Amino acid sequence: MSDDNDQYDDEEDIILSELNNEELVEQMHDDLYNGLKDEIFEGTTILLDRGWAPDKVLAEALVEGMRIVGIDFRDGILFVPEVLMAANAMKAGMGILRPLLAETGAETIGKMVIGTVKGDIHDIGKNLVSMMMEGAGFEVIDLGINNPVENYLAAIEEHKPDILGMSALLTTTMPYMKVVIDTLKEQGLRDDYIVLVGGAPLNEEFGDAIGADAYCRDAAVAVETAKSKVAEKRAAR
Ligand code: B1M
Repeated sequence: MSDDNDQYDDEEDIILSELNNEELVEQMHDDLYNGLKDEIFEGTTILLDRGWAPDKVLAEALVEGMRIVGIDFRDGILFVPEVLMAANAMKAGMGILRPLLAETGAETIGKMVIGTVKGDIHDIGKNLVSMMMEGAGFEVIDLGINNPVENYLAAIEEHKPDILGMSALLTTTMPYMKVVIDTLKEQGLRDDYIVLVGGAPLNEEFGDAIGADAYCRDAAVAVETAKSKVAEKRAAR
């Protein structure tokens, strides 16, 4: 076997528990990028066992790793299947951290209610947005597909999110977003929420026309927009 292959074998046999913290965090960024769920589960457990606070593991190992994934997705280096795998790996780490974070009362970056609008059953893009938002540290309440305005109203009343997100993939269902926004206006609730919309047939002009706060071209843009809008809103308070 050549030296090159020996080196490759060595790389395959990385034992996470033998890495120091810095190496382990870097390895976890690579493992997230490669969608390695078991390794992320193990890495998260090791850092917690070494006394890292859950919010530190979240920020430095997971969120930072997903930030890199988000950039490469935005730049067309990674595609939907890879991002879904990364997001899935992220979920393995989040599954361990979520209850611990709830115990410590660590503040999330923000909260979002999201759903695909009435008449529309497309959910792949919405799920990707949800996962990327969770990866960025947001709490996400996902209402699923085919949501009438009543579902959105009930969810915002129950969860008091910062953001209401809507997804539509059909030219016939995208106008329903305006129905939801108009209902919020009628009920005097519009200014209480940041409304973000997305989906393949939409564009910025449409987002403006229906009175959304922003149109998000993809999941990475949704995360960046959500972060900046929530920060603006908190600063204004
Ligand atoms: Co449908 N479908 N489909 N479909 N489907 C489209 C959308 C279509 C463009 C295909 C075509 O004809 N070329 C077309 C719409 C045409 C139009 O309206 N002008 C179409 C049609 C016509 C239909 C049916 C009517 C077909 C029929 O039954 N005759 C039917 C409708 C059912 C219904 O909803 N009532 C239908 C059904 C289906 C399937 C069930 C088979 C399946 C959906 C499976 C599922 O979602 N679980 C399906 C699929 C897969 C597609 C295509 C091929 C792919 C959509 C997708 O998942 N893209 C699609 C063609 C296409 O878009 N190329 C098509 C990948 C996904 C990651 O991208 O959803 O754009 P996307 O999400 C992006 C961004 O848009 C953004 O971020 C995401 C990630 O980067 N984003 C948001 C999305 N939502 C956001 C929300 C946000 C922020 C950003 O909130 C803050």
